[in-house]
Amino acid sequence: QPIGIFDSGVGGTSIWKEIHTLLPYENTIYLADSINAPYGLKGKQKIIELSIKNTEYLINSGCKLIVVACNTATTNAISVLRASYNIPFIGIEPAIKPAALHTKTHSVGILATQGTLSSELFSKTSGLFASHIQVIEQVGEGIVELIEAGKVNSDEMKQLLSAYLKPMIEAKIDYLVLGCTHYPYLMPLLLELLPKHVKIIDSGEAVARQTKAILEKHELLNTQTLKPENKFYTNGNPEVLRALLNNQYTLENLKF
Ligand code: DGN
Repeated sequence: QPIGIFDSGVGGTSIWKEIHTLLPYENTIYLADSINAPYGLKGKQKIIELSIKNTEYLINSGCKLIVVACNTATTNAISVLRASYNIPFIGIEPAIKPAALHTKTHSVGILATQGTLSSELFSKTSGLFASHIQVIEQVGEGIVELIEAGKVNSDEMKQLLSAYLKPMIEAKIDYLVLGCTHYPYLMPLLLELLPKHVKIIDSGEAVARQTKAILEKHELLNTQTLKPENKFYTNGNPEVLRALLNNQYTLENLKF
């Protein structure tokens, strides 16, 4: 039985890579709901509806566990999914906590979508630290769209990012939290634009570890598949997905 993973587009492949590295024997199915990207601008109800659609596709494909590889869908829809289906769900949230615990400048930046930053779950987490550190929030408007258009390392992206990072650099952040699964693909540009001492964190590895722990707990861990199958489905432009996977995997273009 495969692990199902979905995102509002191609960004969740950054999470898939962490899962595949930690759990190489697992079969996986990845759904890129690119047609509906970005979820970040949609209302809560719509995000729940789309998350249900993706979940049902994955459950009907036999998945034993679902990773919601999207901060926006996690923060808005995971409690509904958990209440509605009888399999484990792993979500992803911005890693504010480790940044808040380790910052020396007491100033932390977070880049995420509008949908994540305005969610109740996020304001609860960041509220826990608001009294002793400064959290500079920035909506990454346009970033997901550029990545979905295959323009991850473009001049346009560089300009957008330098505008978004400027207030954070001025506020002397020493941690930048990436709160969207598309953003790990920005790493080369971020390293170029940020002062050297700023540490960049995302939640990919933590999600992979959590996936492993939950599979173990439910005795669902696959320890020896001779030839694990990794399937990728997109309802958008397959070339963009292919490029992010370094042309190493086969993928299918289909409606779901
Ligand atoms: N990868 C999604 C996330 O982590 O929030 C992108 C959200 C979106 O659709 N903008």
